[in-house]
Amino acid sequence: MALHYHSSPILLLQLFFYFSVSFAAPRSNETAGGVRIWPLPVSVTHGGHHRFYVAKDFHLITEGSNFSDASRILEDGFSRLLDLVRVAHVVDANLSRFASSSLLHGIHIVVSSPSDELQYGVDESYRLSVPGPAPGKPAYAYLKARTVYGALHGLQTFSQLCSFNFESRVIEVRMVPWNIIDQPRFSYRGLLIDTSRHYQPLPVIKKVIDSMAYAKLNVLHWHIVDTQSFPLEIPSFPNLWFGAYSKQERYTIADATEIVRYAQRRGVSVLAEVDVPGHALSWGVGYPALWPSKDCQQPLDVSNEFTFRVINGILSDFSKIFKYRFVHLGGDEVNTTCWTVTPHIRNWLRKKGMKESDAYKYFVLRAQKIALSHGYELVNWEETFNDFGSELSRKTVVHNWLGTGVAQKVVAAGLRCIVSNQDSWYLDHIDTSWEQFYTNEPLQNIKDPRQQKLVIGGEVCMWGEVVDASNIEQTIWPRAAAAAERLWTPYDNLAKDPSQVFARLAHFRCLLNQRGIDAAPVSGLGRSAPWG
Ligand code: CP6
Repeated sequence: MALHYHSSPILLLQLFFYFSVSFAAPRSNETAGGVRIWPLPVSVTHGGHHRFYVAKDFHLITEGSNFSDASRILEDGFSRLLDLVRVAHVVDANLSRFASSSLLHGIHIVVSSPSDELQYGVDESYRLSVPGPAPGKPAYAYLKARTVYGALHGLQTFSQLCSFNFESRVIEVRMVPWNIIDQPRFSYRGLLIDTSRHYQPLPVIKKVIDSMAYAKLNVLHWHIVDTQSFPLEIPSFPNLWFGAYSKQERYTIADATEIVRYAQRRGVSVLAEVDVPGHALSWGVGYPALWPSKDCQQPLDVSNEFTFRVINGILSDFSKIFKYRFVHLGGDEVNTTCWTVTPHIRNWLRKKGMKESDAYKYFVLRAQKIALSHGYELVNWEETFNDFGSELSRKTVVHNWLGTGVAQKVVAAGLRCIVSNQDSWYLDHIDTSWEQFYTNEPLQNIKDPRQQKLVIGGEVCMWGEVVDASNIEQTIWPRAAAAAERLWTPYDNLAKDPSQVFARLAHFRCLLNQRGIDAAPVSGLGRSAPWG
């Protein structure tokens, strides 16, 4: 019976116990039903033929928790769980025809940490069990977590254990008892959205956050501004959002605050980015002094003190909204031609005795110091490491994108790394298959455990040139889910051959569709029926 992914003495005991009390079912495999949880937990055991029906008054118990839930984050998470499990069909059965002992009456959640602070490295572990049938006392699922964020992951997993039974017309949990032990492999599991190339309305961003939570992704990397537009309000420099596409296509400070709040309540942190000095042309619409000249408009003018006052203003305003430990300072794809052809900058370079490459380094390091002064640790795109890695602040996380093998060099230099190699994890590359997303291994060729720890995770990137509100969901999903499992599930539990997880991924994708997320088919080839 029990599907067993991970060996520990406790689990072996549990395994023994279940063999002794329930039917022996054939060992489940991925294609024949069985465990259909995405992403796969650290360890899962389950029973054979016993099932529970989800009671009409299925309710939440939090007795024994140190967590007071003053902000109702857990209660709201539970109420979303009910919406999710009831979303697919009309539940019309009269449950009174079932014995009370066949009903699952609720879920008992025990959270030991009183804090609801969401921060990098927060404990996301949980244990979830659904008991076997025990006549005489009402059955409850049991979910135990250190933090409310672990509990939210446990609720997501529980939602995937529930399914609609077409005979009895109720929601059921099959194959009880369940025992699940789970925690993420990496602390940073990101998705980039880009609101500069296309404006994304607030409800679209919220739906992206909802869908991230379904796949246990936990960082929304918000590439807010770039060359094409500057949609965010910055109180310190109120002309900056003159660079928006239109007056309607903007975010107020209240909007940004709402996005952070909405994400936090779903266990998702927001990593805000200002990509300097290269991807910042739109800043000059409101403040033309930021351009080298009217006809050579980027990178930002490195010779002008005003440039750094603006960056300081932006990061000062950010620090009131974006409470994640890190801010992303970009630093990629800097073409310094405008600095060398613009007379006042050329003179400034000569006076300082700098080459263009020195000025690029000067700019990035000065932006880092400003961010550090506002209490942030830093993320920069990998060119900064490739060009002057040894001079970056030790509080830098290097964000890989150009190719594989970079993480290896970054961690060998003792810096932290986020993996987003464009050949595997760029969602805007619509030709990259879900199998390529699945098989991209962040720790490839990194053997030293201390160096492995420096890879804090990975991120899939949904650059905005090719997506707006009309197609962002189906471009993100289902491929982002393939990466989400790579980032969540222990290496040894991952399928070496992605074809083994096809059916389970296809099931997760259908679940996204049922929940109103426009995930595309897992492959473009259509489905083969089981009898075909
Ligand atoms: N915008 C910014 C982009 C990209 C990067 N930075 C990008 C580059 C190449 C590809 C896709 C996206 N659009 N600011 C690189 C990190 Cl193929």
